[in-house]
Amino acid sequence: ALSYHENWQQAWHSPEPKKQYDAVIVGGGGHGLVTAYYLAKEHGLRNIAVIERGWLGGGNTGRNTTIVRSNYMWDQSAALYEHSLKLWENMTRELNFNVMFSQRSVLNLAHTLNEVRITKRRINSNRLNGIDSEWLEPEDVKREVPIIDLRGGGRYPVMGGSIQRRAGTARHDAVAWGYARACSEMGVDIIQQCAVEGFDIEGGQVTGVRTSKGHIKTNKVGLVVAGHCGVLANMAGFKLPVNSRPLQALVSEPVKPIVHNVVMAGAVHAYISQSDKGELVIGAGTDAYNGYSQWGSNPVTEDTLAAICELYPLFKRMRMLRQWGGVVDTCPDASPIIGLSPVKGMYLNCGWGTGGFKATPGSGHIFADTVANNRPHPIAAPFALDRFRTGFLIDEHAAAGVAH
Ligand code: FAD
Ligand code: PYC
Repeated sequence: ALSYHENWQQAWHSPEPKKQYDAVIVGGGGHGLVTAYYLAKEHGLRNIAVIERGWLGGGNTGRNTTIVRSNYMWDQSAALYEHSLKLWENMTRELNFNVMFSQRSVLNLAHTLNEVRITKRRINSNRLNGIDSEWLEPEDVKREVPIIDLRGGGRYPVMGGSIQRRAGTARHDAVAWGYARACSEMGVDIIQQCAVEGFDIEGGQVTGVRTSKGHIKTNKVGLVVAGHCGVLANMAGFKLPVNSRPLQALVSEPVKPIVHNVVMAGAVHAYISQSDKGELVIGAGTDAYNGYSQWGSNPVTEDTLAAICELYPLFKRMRMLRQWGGVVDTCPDASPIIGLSPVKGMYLNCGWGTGGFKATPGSGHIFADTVANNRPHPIAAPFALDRFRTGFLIDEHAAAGVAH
């Protein structure tokens, strides 16, 4: 099938950087690419560049476990994640690129009475915001996931759970490739293997970006670098309230279809789905310390696999094929930062922590509007950096679903 593949058309152009752009997006992950896409498509900016120090999607976009859902607790988050979920539902058609969005449903298990209570409260909140969310009794969980041991090996009894049926998974690389191709077709320059090393700032206004491929003049910069946002903010002379930590995942050898939904268990730091290739995709919690390794520590892997084996005894003899990590940028309230920065012309899209993949299209859409108009989009406004000064935090730890 790959005969003559060397003659395939390139999906996007890889030009050398120009001397000047109307806007530069730093970070060629999903959020950066979608931002460029909407800047070009809806705001008419075509002289723009996405600058990526590695390869497109090589950061958290290509390292995550691809769970997409919108069942967050607070109104501000519901608006953000549901906006995104609606864009997911049309993404393949919009890009003419199959992102394999599969609305196979996401279950969040409750293992303690406290979790039962907060899960039911969140379901009510979701429904008030028009988000589909249902409570499942243990026997309903068993019907959805027949291989689960409701006793959880005695340690992790399943006391019920929530289900969002419109939620699911997508092919993460395809998201990066699809948006990159669409950006390139609109004239956006996508520059890989080019690290941003500093900024020119005059009178509080950004005027340029210093990169490993030379100097670029610009008055608008979007920082969309996930786990490295603290490093880039430092280059620009300000600090962010963000911890950067490794978050890891692993996949098993492929087996026949056996897990039909995504099943998350935040309390035991283990969640699972099955890829179209048949591999079990298993995710863990973050390391307990800050770091930049794209790996994750062994005790975390061990704890997660122990929980998986207790909840799904059938998997005790499965062999694991690959393990990796990504550097996630978590804010104290487990919500992102989207908006203006202390430097004029520099905009922030970061702090997505363990859960930004699901927000990729919505985040880029509202961030492009913010960058183009130099004021927060209404959905972005509550997620301003300023909330850490005013105290209007949006605490989504319970909905984050991943221990951190
Ligand atoms: P990235 O894809 O990381 O892109 C940022 C880019 O910036 C990188 O490519 C990086 O190379 C580049 N960069 C950094 N520094 C520089 C520099 N100096 N110059 C130029 N470029 C630079 N979220 C979910 O919603 N669902 C999940 O199931 C889920 N599972 C996860 C599992 C794991 C193991 C991990 C690690 C994360 C998971 N997440 C999940 C979180 C999600 O992956 C991220 O929040 C999201 O992908 C962030 O996208 P991004 O485009 O902002 O960042
Ligand atoms: O945000 O849904 C999520 C998630 C699941 C695994 C990692 N993040």
